[in-house]
Amino acid sequence: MGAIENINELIQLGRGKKVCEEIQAALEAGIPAADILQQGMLPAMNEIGIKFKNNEVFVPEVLVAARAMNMGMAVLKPFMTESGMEPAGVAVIGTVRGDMHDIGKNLVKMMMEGRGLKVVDLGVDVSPEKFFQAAEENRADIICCSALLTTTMSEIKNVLTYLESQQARNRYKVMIGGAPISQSYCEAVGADYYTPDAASAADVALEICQGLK
Ligand code: B12
Repeated sequence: MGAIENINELIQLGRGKKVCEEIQAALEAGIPAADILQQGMLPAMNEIGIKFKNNEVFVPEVLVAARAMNMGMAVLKPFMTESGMEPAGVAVIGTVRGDMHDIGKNLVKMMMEGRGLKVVDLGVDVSPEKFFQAAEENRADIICCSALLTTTMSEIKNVLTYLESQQARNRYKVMIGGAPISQSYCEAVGADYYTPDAASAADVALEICQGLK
């Protein structure tokens, strides 16, 4: 089995320590960090998602796989981000209230940092008030909301409504994403930008901070 397939399988098995060792070995063998992520790690979470849907695995298995994924991402992080530069801009990011999924959000954060942005991570289960407060305190350019559940997508609308109630809606660009989110949903709730993946999220964020959007 190749190194990338091996990492995929170990993530699905939730073997976090081993995942970190194998990622380290793959990096030392010259495999690019982006290939490890895109060809090994992301498909692993996708496959776990399909198995979960088909009742082949259950929440505990998904949880250990997610933990292994996050541990592996921490090993990759130094290889995907640049450092020592003035931040190109500031984003606050969080998973919306009621939602505990953080892998996608962590990836968006990592990619944005890789493009030179300062990213303030508010974690999961973030209320509209907290998004607003953090954006004000950090003089953010962008507020990024991640939602993974159809039942929590509506929290994005609540964030936008709260910003309006504080007369702050036009101070920030609001970017949204997560598996159930789409461009049409973005337009329907009046958010500024939707992107389907972390790499394009980082591109758009950089363009916003450069005044190109
Ligand atoms: C891992 C996982 C979990 C883990 C989460 C652990 C963690 N630390 O994140 C655990 C076990 C805790 C979990 C719990 C639950 N889960 Co869950 N989970 C998943 C799973 C398998 C993978 C999600 C994931 O990490 N994907 C990988 C990442 C990289 O992808 P992503 O999040 O989509 O992010 C990418 C893009 O969307 C985008 N993006 C993400 N955020 C943002 C933000 C911005 C601003 C932008 C621009 C882009 C962007 O960029 C990312 C990278 O490219 C999905 C299945 C799936 N295929 O999505 C189900 C899934 C999301 N879960 C589901 C369900 C039902 C649940 C539970 C309700 C189960 C239960 N009965 O308890 C609970 C809810 C808990 C809660 N309140 O949040 C359903 C949701 C169904 C629905 N229609 O709402 C799914 C779709 C599974 C299914 N097919 O049934 N889950």
